[in-house]
Formats: sequence, structure tokens, C-alpha cells
Amino acid sequence: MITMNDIVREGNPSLREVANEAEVPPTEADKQLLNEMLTFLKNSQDEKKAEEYNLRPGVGLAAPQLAIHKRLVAIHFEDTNGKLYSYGLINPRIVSHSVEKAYLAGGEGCLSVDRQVDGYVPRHARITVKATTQDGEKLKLRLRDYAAIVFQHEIDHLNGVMFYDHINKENPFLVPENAKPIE
Ligand code: SB7
Ligand code: NI
Repeated sequence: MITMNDIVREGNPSLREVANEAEVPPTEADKQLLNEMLTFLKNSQDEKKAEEYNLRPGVGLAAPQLAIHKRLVAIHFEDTNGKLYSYGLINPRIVSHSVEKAYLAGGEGCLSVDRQVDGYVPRHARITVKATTQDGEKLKLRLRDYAAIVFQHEIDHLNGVMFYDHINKENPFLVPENAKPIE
């Protein structure tokens, strides 16, 4: 079972590397890893299990956060309309995006960052993502607002990018141009 002990923190070079493409069709090992990553996310959102295993709640997890240099991402959350986003993704990529941006009004956090980093993280408001699913099928997703932000945070991890890289250095709360806040 994946726990916080498996998650590497800031300073670990794994977080700054460009991860390698994973095999398609997915290997049994990669499928199993994605299932374990999804289980971690579900456990982390379950009050009892999170307390039992000392998990910080997370909506996404990328393989480089486990020091695994592969382009694998797990995502699990419900949006404000109750729509469930639960995916184990292989080689996800953004194939198109809006000009309009969006940022979380409360900023972002990361399971690999054990401190609060204040500031707005400008993201594309809408993206189209292509990926291979855990079952080896091709997937194309159109995402907006919060969902688009989560997917961008995770895909960034595959490229060695951390959320705070996007925060304005002079003024962390500078409202990005052409951007809408997401509450
Ligand atoms: C806020 C939090 C996340 C994504 C976007 C906004 C995910 C946090 C968990 N992770 O560190 C996953 O990489
Ligand atoms: Ni993160």
C-alpha cells in the first residue's frame, strides 16, 4: 500500500526530471502501479483511512512523486457538480488549450511540498488531454476550471515542474491577465 513514506519531497531530483514515456499497451506492472496510486488517493480522501494511515488528502498523484520516472498519473476527485473524475493515465498530454486562464483563489498545494506556498498559479482555463487509459484504450478529455487545473498540476510533475514555478516572483498575488478565479 502506498503511504506518505513513499512520496518524495522537495529536494529529491525525481521531482525535477522529465519522466520517460510509459509502454503502450500498458504492462501489468504499470497497470498495478496505477491501481495502487488510485487506491492511495481514495484512502487519502476517506476520513477514517486518512487518519489511520496518516495520509494528506490528495486529488492526484504522478509517478515521479514516488521516484518512478514514468509518465503515469492517477486522478480521483468529484467536482462541485458531483461529477467523478477517476483516471489512471498513461502518457497524458495536453493537445490544445484555451487562451483564457484560471487560478485557484486559495492557491495550490502538493503532496511533495511540506510547507504552504502562497500565491496564484495561472493555468489554462480549458484543456483537451489525450492519454492511454489503464485498460490500454485511447482517451480524449475536455476539461475546464478545477478539473483542468488538477490535470495541469499532474502533467507538470511529468515534466519536472512544480506549482510554485508558475507563481509571480515579485507579487505572488498578482492577478494573471485574462484569468478567472476558481473558488
Ligand atoms: C491543488 C492540488 C492539486 C492539484 C491542483 C491544485 C493536487 C495536489 C496533490 N499532488 O501533489 C499531486 O501532484
Ligand atoms: Ni503535486
